[in-house]
Amino acid sequence: MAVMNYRGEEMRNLSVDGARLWKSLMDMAEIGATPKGGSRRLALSDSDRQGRDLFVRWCREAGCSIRVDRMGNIFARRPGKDESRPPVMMGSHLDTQPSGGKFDGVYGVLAGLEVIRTLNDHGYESDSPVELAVWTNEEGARFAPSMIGSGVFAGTYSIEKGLACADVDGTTIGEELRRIGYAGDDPCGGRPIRAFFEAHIEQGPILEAEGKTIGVVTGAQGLRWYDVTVGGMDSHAGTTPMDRRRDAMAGAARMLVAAERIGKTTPGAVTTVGMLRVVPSSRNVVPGEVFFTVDARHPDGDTLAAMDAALRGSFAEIAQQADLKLAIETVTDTAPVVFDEGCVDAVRQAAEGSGYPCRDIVSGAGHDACFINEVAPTAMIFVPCKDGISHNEIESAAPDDLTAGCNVLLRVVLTAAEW
Ligand code: HGY
Ligand code: MN
Ligand code: MN
Repeated sequence: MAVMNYRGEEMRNLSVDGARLWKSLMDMAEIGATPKGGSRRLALSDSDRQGRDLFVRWCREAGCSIRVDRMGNIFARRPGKDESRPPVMMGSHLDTQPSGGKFDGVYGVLAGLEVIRTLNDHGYESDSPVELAVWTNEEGARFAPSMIGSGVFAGTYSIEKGLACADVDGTTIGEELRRIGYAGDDPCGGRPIRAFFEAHIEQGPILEAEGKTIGVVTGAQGLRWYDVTVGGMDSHAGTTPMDRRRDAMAGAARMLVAAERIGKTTPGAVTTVGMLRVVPSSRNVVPGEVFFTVDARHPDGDTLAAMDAALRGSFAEIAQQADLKLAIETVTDTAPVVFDEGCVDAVRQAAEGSGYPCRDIVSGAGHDACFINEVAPTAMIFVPCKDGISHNEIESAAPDDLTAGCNVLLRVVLTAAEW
């Protein structure tokens, strides 16, 4: 079906302004810029607030109205001919890892802004309203679990749980939302969304290695996050014989090796220990307590469950042999996701119709789209990133690829807005 603007131009033959998109990305990257060229905008920090404020200003300049819900999720709305229709939504996140890159999350947000700016340039009024979302705390680097803003919106987590999430200093999401001025009044979720599309860098090596410009994301692998505490006994490093120690560090070290072994010996799996804290952390005290995290992922739910059993069994055996206490808390447990066939097909047709080399792909990373998929027909659009590197200051993507992904986003939004 042709999608014509007031000048009779077929909207889907138009292109976004790639230079304007790139400039927005670089302007946003100046907020929380790190020495090696990355970004540090931890969720609800002052730099996250600055990024949010810049986003809100740009959206208002583009004629959008702004709403903020109780989880601090921001929604910029471009009106449609029929305001009673559920909106077609785009979006992603502005928060970053502590030493993150300039494109993870930000690309999906600013590609959505570029789509809105392009619709404005061509005076195109869609039947359905179009909304652009910024989801709170996608990364989970400061507050766990990750994707908490979209998770509450989708009803996976309660608003009480969401607002009570605390960082290592005990500061909660609720307190920080109030401090930075993003404690909105709108209920979080519970309203119809016609379709949700998230553009994102792949954060892996496949598209680049195969020379593909667009990843048609059919789903995402499952993931589980664990908080593990190993309890031993503080004792003197010089006077405590080796056979009389309850060394929490030595026990935790064997558990870390076991976690890596499970990742390496389970085809298609990944396991990561990303955080480690030692108490009392003194060079001449045998550690009495060690805290560490495990991130375990697999595309198949049953295999992920088997990995869970293997991790728990290995850790328990190590603790028992070394006379150590063990506590394992599951912080996140999200099953593998399959996106909406109609939305995935719209992405594939938009990519093929635009002449971009594309392939189906399952996301190795978690995304807000994984939760929004619970409450709205959802799909994602991937573009390559250099050497597949992400969650690293050197994260990089080619302007032409970013423009191509944004053109696909424009075309699927135009299609869905007429559904
Ligand atoms: O952890 C993830 O997969 C995402 O980058 N938050
Ligand atoms: Mn992301
Ligand atoms: Mn990320």
